[in-house]
Amino acid sequence: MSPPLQLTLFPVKLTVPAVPLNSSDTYTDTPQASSAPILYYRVRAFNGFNGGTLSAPGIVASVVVGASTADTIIGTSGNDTITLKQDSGHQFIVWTMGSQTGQIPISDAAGLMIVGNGGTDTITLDPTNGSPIPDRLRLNGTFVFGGSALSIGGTQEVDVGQSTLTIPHSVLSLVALQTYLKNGSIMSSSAVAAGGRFLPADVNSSSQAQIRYALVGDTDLDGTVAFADLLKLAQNYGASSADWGKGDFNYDGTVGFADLLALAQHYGQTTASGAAVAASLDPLFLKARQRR
Ligand SMILES: [Ca+2]
Ligand SMILES: [Ca+2]
Repeated sequence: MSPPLQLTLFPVKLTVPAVPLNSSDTYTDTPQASSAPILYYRVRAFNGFNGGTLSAPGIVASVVVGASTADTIIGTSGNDTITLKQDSGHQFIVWTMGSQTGQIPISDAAGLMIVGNGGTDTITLDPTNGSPIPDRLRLNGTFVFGGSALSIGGTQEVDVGQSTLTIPHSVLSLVALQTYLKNGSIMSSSAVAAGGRFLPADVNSSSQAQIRYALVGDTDLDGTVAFADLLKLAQNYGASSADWGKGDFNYDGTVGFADLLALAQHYGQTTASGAAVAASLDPLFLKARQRR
């Protein structure tokens, strides 16, 4: 009989009776209460475990609590570093965060969810064995992408939700980022749920772009679509290599009539009220811009 095996059910601890776990076993927990968090826990054997085939602490199994099949990484309140890498057999995305590690099938339908839980977390992309992201990567927090250049394939989707995501140009150029935003490879399920009022904004600077959850038309990200935003768009009308901050809301890199129309449709809205206020733009302004 093995000694009791202490398992860390991330983020809670639980001691379970000795069970004959080995590297290929799984242990399915029954939720103790209906309010039990529905998470997909990773289980780690600690030093008290000296039976079976494991000689060192490591992941021994996955425990599913509740019905969800989603795999969730929850960071600390500080700044975490999470590394994503494909396994050499090309079946899983292996993640590490500090001393914790786990893996998820690349094609897992629910995808890998990373909850930052405070701080600014770095997600390091390790392309050693191929694309380091699963088919669905879902983010909730404040993140920075690190590591090598990222290429998002046709079967892959990065759902940024309402996250703030900083992407150095060395990981994605502005043009590549805009392409992914345009074709939905990088999207926000929160924005989709909000019915078009919000979009992931691409805010570019000299070395990086930042994705922010923004009201359509809100160039300065102050939570309202107001005259300052219209002015910014007007000042950049016709510009190329433009980002959200200059008034490009459809990710085509130029500030054009479609962008002006989008701003007009959301003019007067705020993140708080959500009330659609009739656009008060001067029709002559719209016409003048259209002729340019
Ligand atoms: Ca604004
Ligand atoms: Ca545009």
